[in-house]
Amino acid sequence: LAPDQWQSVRNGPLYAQLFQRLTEAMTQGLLPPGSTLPPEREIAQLTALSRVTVRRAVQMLVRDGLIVQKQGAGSFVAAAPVRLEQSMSRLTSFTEDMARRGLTTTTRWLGRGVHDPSPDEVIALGLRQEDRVARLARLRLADDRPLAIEQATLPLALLPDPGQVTTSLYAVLAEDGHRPVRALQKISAVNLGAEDATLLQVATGAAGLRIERISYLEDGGVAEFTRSVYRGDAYNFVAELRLSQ
Ligand code: 16G
Repeated sequence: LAPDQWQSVRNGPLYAQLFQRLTEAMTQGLLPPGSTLPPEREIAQLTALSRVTVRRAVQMLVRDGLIVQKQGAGSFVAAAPVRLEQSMSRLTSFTEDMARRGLTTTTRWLGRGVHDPSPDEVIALGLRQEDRVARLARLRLADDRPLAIEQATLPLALLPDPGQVTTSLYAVLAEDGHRPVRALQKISAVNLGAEDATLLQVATGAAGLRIERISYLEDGGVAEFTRSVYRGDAYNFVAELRLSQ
């Protein structure tokens, strides 16, 4: 915990930096699930920070369920939250996936509006340069646990009023007879930058999964181009494989 070993956290208030450093220690296995968190006074000595600062950082860990405090016994690193098993062979929406597990989806809007498409959106959606697009950027949470940051782009013809989407994009598309029926999805590994890590409540540099989905309508037209970053510690993606004949 010595300050000279704080590689990735140099910005923001000291308690937030300590919070990040402690979550990092957990993801790096320095503080494994079930282990005891050193007492506040010890952390204060190790880090040369005040007790008040240490207490605030510990309170943030408790709030996020990363630390469990037991009366008289101290503070413990919580067991790692269970990973969600996510099928790679069914075309479902985030809201449907969570409802199936009995979890409630909430959304923190990061942006929602009509824009000129970027060159990669023009290509992915097969647009003409003069076409406009609807863009939805959201932090997606299940039972208040942040799981993914998603930016969906759709041809404006499919979603003329992006403000219509309050919870589920696919539900709005289905109402208008535009439910996607097929999709191509690409997954790659990333280390989360500071901004994404903060939204997903993990340490900067933690593992994430970048997922790109292009989904198609029954008539073959493109429905959406969505770029997402998922928490790397929250998912197992599962696909059924068959021997090809
Ligand atoms: C999933 C899709 C995303 C789609 C969203 C719709 C992945 C990687 N992404 O999160 O492309 O836009 O569902 O969810 O699976 P909604 O209907 O709950 O808004």
